[in-house]
Amino acid sequence: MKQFTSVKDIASIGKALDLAWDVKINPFADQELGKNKTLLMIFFNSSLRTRLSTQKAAMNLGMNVIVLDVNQGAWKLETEKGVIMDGDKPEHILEAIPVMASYCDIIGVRSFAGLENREFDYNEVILNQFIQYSGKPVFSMEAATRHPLQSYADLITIEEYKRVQRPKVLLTWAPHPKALPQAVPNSFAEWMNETEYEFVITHPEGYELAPEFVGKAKVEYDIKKAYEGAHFVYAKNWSAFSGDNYGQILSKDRAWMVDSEKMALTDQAFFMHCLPVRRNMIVSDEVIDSSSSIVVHEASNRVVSAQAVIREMLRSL
Ligand code: AN0
Ligand code: CP
Repeated sequence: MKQFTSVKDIASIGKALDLAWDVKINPFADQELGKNKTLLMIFFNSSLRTRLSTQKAAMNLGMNVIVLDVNQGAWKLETEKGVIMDGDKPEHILEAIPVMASYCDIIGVRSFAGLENREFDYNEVILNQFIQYSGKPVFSMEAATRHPLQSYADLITIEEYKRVQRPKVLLTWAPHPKALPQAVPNSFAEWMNETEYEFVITHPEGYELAPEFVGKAKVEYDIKKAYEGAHFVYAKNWSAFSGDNYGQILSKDRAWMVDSEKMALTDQAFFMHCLPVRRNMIVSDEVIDSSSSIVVHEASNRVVSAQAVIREMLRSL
């Protein structure tokens, strides 16, 4: 595997799950595979889970790991091409990428959407520059439009907890005080659409995701109908995608928060969220503290998804 930026980089959902179960059964089977190989993780944005789980995955594979927080201690990087660099950014990403690549074998990149220029974000300009100029396998640790390691871990979690062959999975928008990217819901939708699950998305009017990500999902505006009979409730906030509203907050309506009343409409659904989550904005204390919440197990599966991906990359070096 030379790159991992979306579900399309894995042959099939069946293959993804086989790789994951393999890692779960014996996490230390491939210690020799990563010996004397270096993973470089580059963060343009904050992280708790991705940082730790990806490092743990690499360590399980016997690798060395270097972490760079671009905004803390490194030179500020210019990412636009053709600009006169007379501002506050002393280094261009066009030099920085090959230099960083010369110190490692595999690169992970976290670079969120700026939410100002939809074209720049949806063309994945920064991630694609890493792919184009590093000459190394590159994987996304959440880029502008997708968070595939998260969605992969979500899939593993659903497979572990599902009580019926074809569960109803609901992705619901929930309120948040700050504008957030669409990467997590886009990516979750993209992965769910590759499965046989019944997949439903609900959100207030105006929060429609890009059609390429919605795919064959049912978009249900009636929140009660959306929750009815669900086996998994996956909550996430995102900002508007469409037109002039790109990156804007259109609603902070707390009626969309996941609470016990809504969960009572489901078929004893499990509650999921990628974390970090704002309690009593996205989800009530009661729901996240209940036995139906599987958010911590979901986060623990981030090691598994990262390890499955990095292992495939090591095999292709
Ligand atoms: C980020 C987001 O919504 O994309 C990261 C989630 C994994 N969340 C926040 O910035 C709160
Ligand atoms: N879910 C997730 O990616 O968390 P972090 O932003 O803490 O890495």
